[in-house]
Amino acid sequence: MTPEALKRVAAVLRTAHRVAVLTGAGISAESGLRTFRGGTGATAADLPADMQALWKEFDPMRLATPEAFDADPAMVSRWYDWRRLGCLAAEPNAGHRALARLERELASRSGQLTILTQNVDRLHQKAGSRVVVELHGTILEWRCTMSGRRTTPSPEPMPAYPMPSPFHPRGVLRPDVVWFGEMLPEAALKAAAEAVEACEVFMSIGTSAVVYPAAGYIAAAAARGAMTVEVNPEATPISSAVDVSIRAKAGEALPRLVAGAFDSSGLA
Ligand code: BV8
Repeated sequence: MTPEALKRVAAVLRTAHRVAVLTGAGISAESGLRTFRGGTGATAADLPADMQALWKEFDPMRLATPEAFDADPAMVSRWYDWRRLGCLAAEPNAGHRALARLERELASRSGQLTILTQNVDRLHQKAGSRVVVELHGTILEWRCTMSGRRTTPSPEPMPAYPMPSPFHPRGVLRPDVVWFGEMLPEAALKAAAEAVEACEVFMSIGTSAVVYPAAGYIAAAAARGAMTVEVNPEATPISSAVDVSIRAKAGEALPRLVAGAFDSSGLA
């Protein structure tokens, strides 16, 4: 994380009108939530004993599918309910809070920050961000497999897996997330396209940039002439293509970027 890279991005943020940010599991790692591929965040040892085997034995990529749910709704519901309770217990970290401040600073200058998140934990909203597009839905709401009606389960373990639906005698509840092979919500796709079209700066934060269509947004923004920035402690397939690659944790880089842009003292 070189001072020059931070200064360069801070200078652009200071005068930007429209900023778009794509976030992934990495921005929630410092809140103790596991990532999909990096294994950072909570370790398997944090899992309840009967879940440890599940996490070790199953690849989240295989569990986050309609096929896995259809094959074993009890096991997949149990895994998602365990993640849901983890998300409810998690607190936003300095990275989430820095983006919430960036939204306020831009809005005070009649600009706009749009967060396009792949995360389902709602930690951006818990940190105070208001313009958040949930590309992959949310784990905090579940919906009936028969009627599609949504409900927000209470903040304790579900009494049964799968949980019978309160809306339909033959329905059960599934998490209101987008699984692999499922279409993203129409409204989310539309909002994402608008943000990519309008932004002067596009930042990819805490994502391995391998899941589509989300991973394609940064190239689309670059093709329009937006400045592209990545914040990730590890290299990803887009690291060599972005204008500025900040090899750091979100919780370290983002507060410094936002302070550098808007504090009179400049970069800390
Ligand atoms: C779809 C929700 C139509 C559930 C998830 C081309 C176009 C369109 C689709 C496809 C395509 N090619 C392939 C496809 C199909 C598929 C896809 O992209 N597959 C990939 C694997 C190749 N896409 C789909 O199915 C999408 N649907 O397009 O419908 C269609 C369908 C089929 C075929 C064609 C078209 C739906 C995708 C959504 C799937 N649902 N999750 C749940 O949460 O359980 S995806 C899942 O992966 C999570 O949402 C997660 O967010 C997402 C991406 O992972 P990341 O967030 O990036 O997390 P990861 O662990 O990978 O990386 C973390 C990063 O953070 C690391 O780089 C690490 O270094 C970094 N990090 C760690 N600590 C920190 C940090 N960074 C900063 N600070 C730190 N402290």
